[in-house]
Amino acid sequence: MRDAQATTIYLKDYQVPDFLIDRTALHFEIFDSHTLVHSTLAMRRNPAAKNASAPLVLDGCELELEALSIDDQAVTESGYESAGESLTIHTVPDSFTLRCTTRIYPQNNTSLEGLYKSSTMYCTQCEAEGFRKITYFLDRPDVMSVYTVTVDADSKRCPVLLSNGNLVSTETLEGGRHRAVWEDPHKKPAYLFALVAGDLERVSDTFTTMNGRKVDLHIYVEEKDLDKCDHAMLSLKNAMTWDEEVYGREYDLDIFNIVAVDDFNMGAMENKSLNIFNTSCVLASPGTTTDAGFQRVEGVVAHEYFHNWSGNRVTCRDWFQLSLKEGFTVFRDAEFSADMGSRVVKRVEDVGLLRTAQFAEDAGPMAHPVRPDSYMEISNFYTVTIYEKGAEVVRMIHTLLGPELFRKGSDLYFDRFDGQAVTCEDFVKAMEDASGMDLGQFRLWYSQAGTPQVDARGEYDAEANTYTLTFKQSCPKTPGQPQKEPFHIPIAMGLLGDAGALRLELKGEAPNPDTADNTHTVLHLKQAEQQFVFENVPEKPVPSLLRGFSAPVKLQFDYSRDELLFLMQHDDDGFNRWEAAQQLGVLALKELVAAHQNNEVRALDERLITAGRNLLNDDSLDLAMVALMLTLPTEAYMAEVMQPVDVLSIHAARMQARLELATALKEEFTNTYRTLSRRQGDYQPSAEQIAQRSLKNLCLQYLMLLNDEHSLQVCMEQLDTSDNMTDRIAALVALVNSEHEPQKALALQKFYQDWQHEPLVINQWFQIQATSHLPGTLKRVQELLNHPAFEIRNPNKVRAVIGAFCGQNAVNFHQTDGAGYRFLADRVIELNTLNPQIASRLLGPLSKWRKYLPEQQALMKAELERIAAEPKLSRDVFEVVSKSLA
Ligand code: 0A1
Ligand code: ZN
Repeated sequence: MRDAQATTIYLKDYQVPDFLIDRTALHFEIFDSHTLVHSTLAMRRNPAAKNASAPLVLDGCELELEALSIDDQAVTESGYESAGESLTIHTVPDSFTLRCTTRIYPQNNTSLEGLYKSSTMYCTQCEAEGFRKITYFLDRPDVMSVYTVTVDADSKRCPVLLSNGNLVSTETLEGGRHRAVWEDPHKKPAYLFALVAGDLERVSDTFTTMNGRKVDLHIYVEEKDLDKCDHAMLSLKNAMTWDEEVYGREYDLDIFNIVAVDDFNMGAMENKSLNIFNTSCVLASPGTTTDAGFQRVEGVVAHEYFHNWSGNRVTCRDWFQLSLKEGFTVFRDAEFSADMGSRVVKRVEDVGLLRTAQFAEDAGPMAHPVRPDSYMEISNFYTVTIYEKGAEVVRMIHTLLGPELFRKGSDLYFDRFDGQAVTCEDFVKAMEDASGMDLGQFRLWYSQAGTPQVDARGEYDAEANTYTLTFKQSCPKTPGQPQKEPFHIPIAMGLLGDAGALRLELKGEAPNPDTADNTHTVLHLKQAEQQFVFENVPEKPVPSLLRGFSAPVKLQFDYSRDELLFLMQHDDDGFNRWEAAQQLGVLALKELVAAHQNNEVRALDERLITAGRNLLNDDSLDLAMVALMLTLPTEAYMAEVMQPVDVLSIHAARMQARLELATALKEEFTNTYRTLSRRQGDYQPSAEQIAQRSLKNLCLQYLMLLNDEHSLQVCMEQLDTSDNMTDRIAALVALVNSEHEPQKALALQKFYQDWQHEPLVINQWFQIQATSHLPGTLKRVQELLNHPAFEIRNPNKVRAVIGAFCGQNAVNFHQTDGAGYRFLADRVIELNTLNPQIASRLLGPLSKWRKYLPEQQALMKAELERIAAEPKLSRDVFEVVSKSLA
C-alpha cells in the first residue's frame, strides 16, 4: 500500500519529460518465490526539455533494487537517492544506457496493479501507474518506447508466455524452464505494456484486413472455459470490420491476443496486441450468461479493440487527458453496439447510466470536468464523467458536425497525431480544422464540471402563426468552480402537430437542404437565455426536444400529462417516445412519494394504466420499446429528480405503482407472457430475441408482485425448464424478491448446487441476494461474506456482494439505523490495505451523503469520519474521503 499523501497534481504544472527512452529491453525471470526484472533502457535527454541539466528522476514503487548501472558503471548507493515513489540520479550523461534489476513478489500483490498472480497465472495491469511496480522507469504516457521482452519461467507451470507485439523466438532452458522473446515494433507508453505467463488454452481464428493483411486472433482462457469464447471472437471480428468501414482504421500487427483473468480491478485493458480481460467481460455461453452479459462482452471486446487507434496509436500526453481516449472510445463502442443491436435500446440504457451515476457524480464532492484540473490519485479518475460524459461530449461534436465532417475530423486527427501523445485540445482542433466549425465555446464542456440545467418554454401565436421556444441555461457550482459560463448545447428537436411532424422554418435561417422533409433540426443554444422563432406554424405544436438526448443536460419543459401521452405515441424519435413515458412516470411517482411522506393514500394516475394497456395490446410496436416504456423510472433516477432524497418513500411509491399496474393489467401481462414464451429456435443473443425475453421477463416480474399461486407456478416452471441463463436469472430475481419463503430458499440452494463450478454464475447468485429489496438483506449479505465461494481478494466477488448491496440496493443500504453505512465503512477499511482501488470505488454511495435526509446525512458522515481517522489510508481512499468531508 502506498502511504496517503495529500499531494495534489495539477494540469497547469505539466512539463515535457526531461529524458526520453528510445528502446526498452526487459527480461523477466519468474520463480515461485519472486520475480527478477532486468531492464536495459536506451535513454537520452529530451531536446525539448526546459532544464538541460536536470537530474534523472525515475518512478518506482515498492521495488527491491538489486543492481543499477549507467553505461555499465555501477551506480553506488551514494550515487542515487530513493524517496517515496521515485529514484533520483543526480548526474547522468546526455545519452546513456541504464540497466537495473528489481526483485518483486507477484504472489503478494493484492492491489492487482503491476505484475500479480491470479490463481496460478501471472499477469500485469499497468494503466495508469502500475508499471512503476515492476521496474524503475519514466512511467508517464508521453514517454514512448519500443519494447523487447524476454520471459523465462517454469515450462510446466507456465507453458504460455505472452507479451506485446510479435513472438520472435522461443528456447528451452535448463532446470525445466523455457523462454519466449517478444518484440513490439510500435512505440508505446509503459501503461500499454503487458505480460502473461500461465497454463492457458486458446481458441483461434483469423481476420483478413481491408488491405489483405492476415491477422491471427487468439483468446487465451483456462481449459474449462474454452466453450465460452465464441461470442467474444465473433464480437472481435465484427469490431475489426466495423472500424474499417466506419472509421477507415485497419489493424496494424499480424497477431491480436486476448487473455481472460479472474482477478481484475476493471473490465479489461487495451495493452498493445495483448488485451487482458476480466473473465466477466469475455466469457459467454447461453447456459451461463444473460443477454446483458452477452452485450457487455460485445461492447467491451469492441471497446478494447477500438483503443488500438483511439488510445494506442494516438495516446494521451498526460492523465488529465484520459477522456481523449476513453470518451472517444466509449462513443465508438456505443455506436458499434447500436449498429449490432437495437439503436434506441442502447441509447436508453446509456442515458439511464448517465442520468443516474454520472449526474450524481457531477453533483457530488468528486465532481470534476471531463478534463480534470487536478487529482491526488489518478486511479480515482476512471469515472463515469471521464468515460460516459466524455463520450457524450464527442457525440455532441458528431451531432454538430454531422457524420461526414465528423469522419473527416477523425481522419485528420489520426493522421496528424499518429504515434504521438496528445491532448483533448488537439482532438477538438482537428475536428474544427476538418469541418470549419467554430468549437470555441464548445470547449467549455472539457473544462467546466456540473450538469447544465436547461429550462425551456414554448409560446404559440395563433395570429402570426409563430411558435417561440425560449431556453434558459445555468450550471450549478462544483468544487473549485463557483461560476460557470454558458455552454454551447446542441438541441436536436422537432415540432409535432395533430397530423404529424411539422415542417420547420426557423426565423432568420435558410431551410436546411440536408433534411429532405425539414421536420428535424439541431438548435445551437449558446447564450444564458436564447429564443428561437418558428414561422408558418399552422397549429399549436407539441415540441419534441433534446431528441436522442442530444446533450448531457437536465431539461425542464412543462408538458401536460396529455402532451406526454401524445409524444409517447407520435414522436418520430424513438428515444423521445421512451422519454415521454419516463417523464409521465416521474410525475406520477412524485405524487405518490408526496402522499407517502404525508401518510396519505393515493392511487396511481389512471393514465399510466391506460397507457400500459395500450402498449401491451398494440401488436405493431417493437417489443423492446414496449418493455422499456413499461418500466417505471428507476429509484436511482427518482433520486436524481427529487432532492433531498427520501429513499424509503421513493421505494414505497414505486412498489405501490408497480403493484397497481400488475393488478390492473394482470390479464394483459399474462397473455403477453404466454405469447412470448413460445420462442422459435435456439437461444441467440440477437436484438430480436433479446427484446422478446426482456418483455416476457418484465411481464413475469409484474405478475410475481401479485403474490398468487398461479404466478409462482409460472415462475417456478421458467426457473426449472429454461435453456438459458437470462430466463433463469429473471425467474430467480422475481422469486427472491417475492414472499414465497420456502420456494425461495430451496431455489437458491439448488441454483448454487447446479452452478458452483462456474464463478461468473455464482457472482450473479451473490448479486441477486445482495440486491433483494426485502427486509433482512443486510444480515444475509453478512452471511454471504462468510460463504465458501466468497473471496475478499477477488474484485468481482466484492462487487457482486458489497458493491451490489451498497450501490444497487438503496432501500436496504439506507435503513434508518445506519447499519448499512457501518457495514460499508468496515469493508472499506478492510480493503484499504488489500486493494485500494476497489476500496475507493466502493465509497461512492457514502461520498454523496449530502443528498439525503438530515438523519441519514449525520449517520453517513460519521462513517466517513471513522474511515478518515484510520491510521494508514491509501492515497485512493484518502482522496475520496477527504473530498467528501470537505
Ligand atoms: N483503459 C481501460 C480501463 C482500465 C483502467 C485501469 C485499469 O487498472 C487499474 C484497468 C483498466 C479501458 O478503458 O478499458
Ligand atoms: Zn477504455
